This record gives sequence, C-alpha cells and structure tokens, in this order.
Amino acid sequence: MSDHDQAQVHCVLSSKEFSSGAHPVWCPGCGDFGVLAALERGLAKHGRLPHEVVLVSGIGCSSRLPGYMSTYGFHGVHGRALAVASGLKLARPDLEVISVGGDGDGYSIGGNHFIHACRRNIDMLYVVMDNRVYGMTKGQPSPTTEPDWNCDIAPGGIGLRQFNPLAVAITAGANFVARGFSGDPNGLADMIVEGLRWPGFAFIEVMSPCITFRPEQTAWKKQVRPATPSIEPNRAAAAAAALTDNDLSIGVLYRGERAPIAPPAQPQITIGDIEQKFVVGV
Ligand SMILES: Cc1ncc(C[n+]2csc(CCOP(=O)(O)OP(=O)(O)O)c2C)c(N)n1
Ligand code: SF4
Repeated sequence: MSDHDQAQVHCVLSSKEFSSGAHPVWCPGCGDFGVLAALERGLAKHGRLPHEVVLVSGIGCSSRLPGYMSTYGFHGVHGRALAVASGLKLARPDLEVISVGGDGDGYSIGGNHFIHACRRNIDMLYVVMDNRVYGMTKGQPSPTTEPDWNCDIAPGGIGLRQFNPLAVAITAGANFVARGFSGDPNGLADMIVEGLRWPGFAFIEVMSPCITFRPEQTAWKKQVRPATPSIEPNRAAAAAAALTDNDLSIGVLYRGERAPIAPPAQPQITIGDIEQKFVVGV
C-alpha cells in the first residue's frame, strides 16, 4: 500500500486542522466564508494531509483564500492561477492541486487559461467564487454580471450577454462540472470531495454573494434549487442544459470519461539543461 493510500485509511482529520488560524479580512457576511468552510470540511473528508495539498489563487477578495488554510498555498498574479496550478500538477502529480479565485480573475483576465485548462484535462480541481462583480476593486461588472445591473461605471447596466462558465467548461473538455452555493457549505463540501476524486479537470462554479457591492444576492438563499436530473455523461446534452439553465440550479451537471493528461514518466529536461542553453556565462 502506498504512503498516500495509508494516509487515506488512517488519517481522520477535523476540518479545523485545515485552517491556518488567520482571520479572513473579508466583509462580514461575504459568501467566501462559506466556501472556505466547505473546503476545510471537504479536505478533512477527502483524507489527504494538509502538507499534501496546494491551493493556488490569482488576485481578488476570493483569491485571498489560500492564506486562511493550513495547506501549502500560492497567491499569484491576476488570472494566472490555472497556469501555475497546471505546471505544479504536472511536476508533482503526487500533490492534490486546487485552484481557487473569483469570476473576474478566472473568466476575464484568466479566461484563456480557463478554456485551455478544460481542454488539457489535467487532474486537479478549480473552484470559482462567482459573485458576478469585481469585489476587490470596488464593484465593477465582471463577465457574469447581468446585462441590466446598474453601477457607477455602467449606469443602466453594461448591456452585455453574460459569460456562461458551465457551458464553456463542458464544451471545452472539463471532466467534471458542477455549480454549488456558498450558503450550503455541507453540500458544497460533498461536491468538492467528488470533484477531487473524479479523474481529470474538475470545475465547480460557486454562487458566492458579495454582500457589499451586490447585497441583493442575499436572495440567492431562497432562490437556489437542485439541478435538473442528471444527464451526464452526455457532453452535448449537458452543454444544452447549461445553456438553458437560469443560473440558480445547484448540483453536478456533467461527469465525463476523458482520460486526464498523464504526467511525463521522467523529466524531459532539467534546470541544468535550460541553464546550459540559455543562461549567459554558465
Ligand atoms: C494585471 C492586473 N489587472 C488588474 C488588477 C486589478 N484587480 C485586482 S482584483 C480584480 C478583480 C477581482 O474580481 P474577482 O476575481 O471577481 O474577485 P472578487 O474580488 O470579487 O472576489 C482586478 C481587476 C490586477 N490586480 N492586476
Ligand atoms: S467586497 Fe464583496 S467579495 Fe470582497 S470581501 Fe467584501 S463581500 Fe466579499
């Protein structure tokens, strides 16, 4: 039995052991607290030890999350979390790699990386805390903002069609696609465990209200409902369901059967090789 299997059998950690103890600077009532709780509970259930897990984020209120957990963390640059996470997972396939961030980080500046992470299908989990706004920079519209949402920089609304992350993920090739809600941390924790255990690229879009710039999102608590009956693993049907969905259904929409990218059996090139080739004077 491998070290990892043994850890899974013997390790019974509490969710508290995944907390760094640092107090989040998020506004009281921010949905991201629920996502943090769900990740702590999910990882405790999953059975990997904190030092076997790496959380990678970009920039935004939501991207601060790795600092609040006891796992390894990498708080990188805006929109580049998936690029870092992909390289890390290929170099260290033994680690549990989870990328986290916001809708601005993941669907605007990081949109290109999102599409290609789905296409590459590397075995990792991506959790987006979607509040349909740029929270950290004080309330600008994001790709998932409703066209008629009135705000200072777009009076009367931005007037643009919303980006549909679930449909994009399914059609681009992600192997597990779900929507969760921060107000249901136990349900979200179970979804996280399932995403972690499903082979390939697992994507969970989480409705996570921004209490400060989108206070009307507190209504989500009463509006969310279970997703329509499972239609997986039919990618075309799942994509059609995601396109016709009204953004308020939570559950797993797609479980695919694509084999994840296998990491190279041994490094093709070493740092020494690169230095020989490119570094002047070596
Ligand atoms: C290259 C670059 N461009 C712009 C910014 C400014 N910026 C910081 S966070 C952010 C958007 C954050 O929105 P989101 O990812 O939705 O996270 P939230 O704060 O809502 O959790 C922007 C535009 C930046 N830090 N770096
Ligand atoms: S501004 Fe919004 S997203 Fe940022 S911490 Fe406050 S409630 Fe959360």
